Amino acid sequence: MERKKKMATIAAIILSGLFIASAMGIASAHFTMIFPSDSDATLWDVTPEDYIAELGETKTVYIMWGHPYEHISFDMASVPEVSVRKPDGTIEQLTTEEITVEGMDEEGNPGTFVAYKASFTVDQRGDSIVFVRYEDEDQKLTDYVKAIIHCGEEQWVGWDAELGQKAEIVPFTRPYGLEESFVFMGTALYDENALPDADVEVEKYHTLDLGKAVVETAETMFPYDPPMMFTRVTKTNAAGEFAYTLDEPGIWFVGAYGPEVEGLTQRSVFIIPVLDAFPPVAGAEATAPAELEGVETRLKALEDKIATSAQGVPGFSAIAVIAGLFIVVYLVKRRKN
Ligand SMILES: [Cu+2]
Repeated sequence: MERKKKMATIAAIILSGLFIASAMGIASAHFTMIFPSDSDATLWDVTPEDYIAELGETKTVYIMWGHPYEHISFDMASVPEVSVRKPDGTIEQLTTEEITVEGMDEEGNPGTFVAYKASFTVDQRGDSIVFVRYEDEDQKLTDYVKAIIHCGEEQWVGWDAELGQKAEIVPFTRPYGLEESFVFMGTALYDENALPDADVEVEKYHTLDLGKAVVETAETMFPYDPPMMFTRVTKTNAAGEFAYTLDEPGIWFVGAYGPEVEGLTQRSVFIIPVLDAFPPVAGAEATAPAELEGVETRLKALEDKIATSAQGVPGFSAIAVIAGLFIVVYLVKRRKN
């Protein structure tokens, strides 16, 4: 009896421990985020258009640390180095300013977090590459991040430049003018050489409300492993190349994990703004009927498919006949009884 009680207590402790672990363990990957914005107030409402600039415009970029998918923030533990490569190849180191941003912590509580911002003038048409180096002892990571600020009609110059970062992603796919469901391809480099067989994590940013909702849905639908839906994983091939389909509009983070140096994993990150499908469906009101129409068409196609496959499978009618015979035999037997 005494022993049973003891076992029950141990089981209760283990169970509560598991419960706490699962409540706190819902976590995806940390990313260094580069969000261009007009003001602190609008910085979380970042859209693909924020990565577009007009000539002469002053762009302010916010450098933040957190889980973009769940909209979870962490303090930045060190000062990030922020630079910009202009379309003509000149590199300018930017002055960073420490700020605090409103956000949500790991436990879901609102709070303020240490972040940084930096500004530069877009004085050339073409693509300016904002690049950041950030070290986080806690997460044992050094991030080398790139985001493109594009300026000017058909001035598609600079987006594929190799900067010579310690860890770097060089894109094959021009990282603007992309729509949802486009494939992003690139090469992951380390020390300017191909990084083979490396994990590449892919994650989309959500605003606070959307993040909460989508996390809740994932926890309900995939209770055995919700983060498998937050952080998608692919790998680089022998030449350091990788590809991934960015299936939703929004801001995407792609990070390739390189080797560890003095206890810190060297990771390259590329940020990709993805637009809504183009051309758009005519008017928001048209969305629902159009979607329904789509479902109807798919249903019809499915029905047709089932009908043809039923005819196409030679054994199918035989099985139907046998099943029918069984039912007849069953009914006859039942009647006899
Ligand atoms: Cu994380």
